[in-house]
Amino acid sequence: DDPEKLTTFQARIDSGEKIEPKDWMPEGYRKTLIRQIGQHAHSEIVGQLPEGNWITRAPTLERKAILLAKVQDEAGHGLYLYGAAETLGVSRDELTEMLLDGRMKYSSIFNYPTLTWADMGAVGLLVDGAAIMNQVPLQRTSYGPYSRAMIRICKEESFHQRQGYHIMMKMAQGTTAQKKMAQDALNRFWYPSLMMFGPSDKDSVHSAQSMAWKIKMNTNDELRQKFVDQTVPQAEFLGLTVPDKTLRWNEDKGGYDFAEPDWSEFFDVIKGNGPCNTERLAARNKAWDDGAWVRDGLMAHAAKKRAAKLA
Ligand code: FAQ
Repeated sequence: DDPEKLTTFQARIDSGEKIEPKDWMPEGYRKTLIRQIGQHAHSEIVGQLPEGNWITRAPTLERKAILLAKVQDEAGHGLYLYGAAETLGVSRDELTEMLLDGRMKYSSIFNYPTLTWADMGAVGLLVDGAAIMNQVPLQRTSYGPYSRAMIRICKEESFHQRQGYHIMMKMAQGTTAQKKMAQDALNRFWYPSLMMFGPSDKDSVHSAQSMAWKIKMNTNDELRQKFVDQTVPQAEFLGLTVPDKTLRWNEDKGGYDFAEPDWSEFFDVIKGNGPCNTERLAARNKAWDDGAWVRDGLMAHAAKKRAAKLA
């Protein structure tokens, strides 16, 4: 890249200007955005599966309607994000193919199973809670289309977190068996949720450059700390216990000291060896293959229309 162009570009970032699709940008900036926005989009799409698992088994019609709406929102979030990625010169089909053959990642969290109805509460409370903590600062990210997608997504995401909290509250105030289910769901989702923020700062290969470009606004550890500080009082209010015996309020830092997740498990999950990796990718591949006739039909129809116009 031309050093003069690089300096001007960095000055625009430093002054808080947004970078738009037709502006000059370093190749690394473009590639990093495609990786992060693409991974984010894939997470929304794969993230429909663990909750989709409970739509037919929701305990009431009202809960079913709410869950259905939430999963539908996630499809929408995926589409806004694919749209933002497409402005960087990559097509949605290319991104999808990279997800399906394992060249691109999606969030580690969606490789864990949802075993009971209380998991819908834990996903809302913890997974959406972590997602918002990460996404709110991304509304100020330097790339215009990503920033605008984040603004719309955050509005819906805060409703998602609250619906999770409400499920957890009902379960925690229910029968002994229901309270036990809520506690069990919190126990299973706690550490995987902490992993959503990515590896600890010393192992985060992309953070320094991504923060200099304001693609990321905070480090992984900063956001993880904020998430713990926000979530522990919520769990306490519900009468539930965070599964961390080392958890202590630290007056000096004004935040909790907490146990790190098992990072070897995290790296194993992102390599493809989590409890549900195979199942999740198989489900997405099946959906893509089953939809081939629709895509082919639409393309054939469009070609016919074009030919008729030319004739
Ligand atoms: N899972 O150098 P860093 C949602 C990879 S929310 C898998 O720290 P970076 C809403 C990383 O790609 C979830 N892989 O990376 C919802 C890199 O590998 P690479 C989606 C991970 O990018 C809720 C390597 O580790 N949200 O879907 C993870 O600077 C409920 C080194 O890591 C976003 O994607 C992980 N957790 O920071 C939907 C937010 N963490 O590519 C349904 C946007 C790291 O070199 C239901 N993304 N890796 O092979 C980000 O903010 C960042 O990309 C981070 C990672 C913070 C996730």
